Amino acid sequence: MIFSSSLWHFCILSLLLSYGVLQTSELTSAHHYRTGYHFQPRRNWMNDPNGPLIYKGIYHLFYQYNPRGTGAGYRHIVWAHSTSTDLINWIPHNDAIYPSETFDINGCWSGSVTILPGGKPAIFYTGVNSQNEQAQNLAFPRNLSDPFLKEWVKIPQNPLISATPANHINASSFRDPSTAWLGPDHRWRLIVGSRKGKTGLAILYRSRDFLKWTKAKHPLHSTKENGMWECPDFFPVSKTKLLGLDTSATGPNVKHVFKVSLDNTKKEYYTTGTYNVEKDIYIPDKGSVESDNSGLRYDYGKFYASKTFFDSAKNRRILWGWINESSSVKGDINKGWSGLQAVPRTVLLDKSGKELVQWPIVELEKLRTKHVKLPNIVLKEGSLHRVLGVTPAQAVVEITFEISDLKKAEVFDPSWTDPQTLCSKKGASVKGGLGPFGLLVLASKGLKENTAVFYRIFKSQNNKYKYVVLMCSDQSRSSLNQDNDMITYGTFVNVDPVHEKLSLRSLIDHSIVESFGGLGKACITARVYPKLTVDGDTRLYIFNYGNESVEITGDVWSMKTAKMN
Ligand code: DQQ
Repeated sequence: MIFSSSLWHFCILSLLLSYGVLQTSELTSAHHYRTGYHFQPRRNWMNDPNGPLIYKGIYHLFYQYNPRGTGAGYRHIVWAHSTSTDLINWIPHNDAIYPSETFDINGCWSGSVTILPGGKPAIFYTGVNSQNEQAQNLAFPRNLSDPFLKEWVKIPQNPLISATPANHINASSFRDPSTAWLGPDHRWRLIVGSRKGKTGLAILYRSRDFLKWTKAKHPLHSTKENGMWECPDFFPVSKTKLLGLDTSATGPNVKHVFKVSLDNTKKEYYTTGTYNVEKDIYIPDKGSVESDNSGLRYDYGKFYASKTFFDSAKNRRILWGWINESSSVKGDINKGWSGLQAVPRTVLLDKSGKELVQWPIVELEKLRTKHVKLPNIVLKEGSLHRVLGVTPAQAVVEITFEISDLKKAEVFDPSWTDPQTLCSKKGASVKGGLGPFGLLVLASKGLKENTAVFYRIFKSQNNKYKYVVLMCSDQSRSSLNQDNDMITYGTFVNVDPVHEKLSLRSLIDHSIVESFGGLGKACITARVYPKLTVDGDTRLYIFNYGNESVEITGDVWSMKTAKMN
């Protein structure tokens, strides 16, 4: 299969070259965009992370994969499979679940793993049948003594959970079963994403034996007006400890998080709230909503179809998320691949209890190599400081910014409710009071191309002691190739610049910039494809284009290349 797929890629490229659609220089650049430490298969299309788990000390990641090419190809999609001992270096295995039966012949779509008592893993996934109806199916490992769980057997009772006219579910909007959790009544529960008209639904099912599932009268949660809910994820977080919890955990020190991926906008939202175990419903906290501008997102850039799992070896909850390309279809064919996974992130409840904090898993530090300590310097207005001594195209930057005098902050206009629009209006080149200050990454000599990740601080109109912190990722100058989507992203960050330094951690990896602001309260991931740095001359700068000086401290590391599939 590997041979035929490489051969196919080679033939397509030769054709495109011979017709002049592609230049040889574009082939070089294709290689240039390949990442060094982000999860990706060797070739072709990848989308959602599926069923992450740990079994006998081995981490598993399944993912939606099109074995036939760089486009989505949902009719052929399989669960590809890789394993790792550290979540950073991965080895590939044969596809775990692929279309083979009447109930999944048109695609094996997303789903989750549940670890049953005794440790047996179970995959629940969506199968699409020849009528394009979606239903939920179950598979178990063939050999539980194999820590790599290489073979999976679909049970003969499939499909286990179907949409029928009697249960009023639309079979074309019924997918992505969650990890199941066990209630105090010893019954299993799981949710399936769906919609009724424009109302997004997390339909709840219960089972005593994991085989016979009954639909509950009420969904676990639903919201009007935001359409089809894909990949719902529901999990507990600790209010008191910096640890993750098993999916079935409940109790007085536990809150719940509900995440949904909105098919209409391809944005994800999460809410924090309470799981009422008796009534079997989830009630989001007041003000916690799944909607634009006031809703919380794991990531305000590219990040979709995410899924968490409980890592029982290290008592932590880990988040995986799919990062789509921003390149054109031609660009993807040229690269021979499309789609990445974000670096796995540890997820915890923030001490406010109102939002989550995310941080790249600690294992990423194993890849750190050359280290540069940033000098403790004051960046005067208009300054640009080049960081030397690391490999800027494959690096991690951790930096803090301190402003001792906040007087020059511009007044925040209350009509600026959309941070993304504000970041586009006030891009990195627009001079301000406090900020923009931050990083220029994947920059070319002369800065014709660069991606700017930065902060601005505003003061509130009515309360001169209150500040608004804006974090932006400005891709408008990221590439001279105008075929790419170069939209700017932004979010407000819940930090108080009077009492806290502003932190920024950016993972830079050839064509991805994954940035964590406010110690993980806000993340923005961008995909960029600079053209001018193909010769290897990529640069990294720290800048301050605001009117006030900013003091910086920090560290930068070159990153080794992970063993990737
Ligand atoms: N991707 C899968 C679906 C899911 C969508 C198909 C989300 O199961 O709803 O590849 O990206």
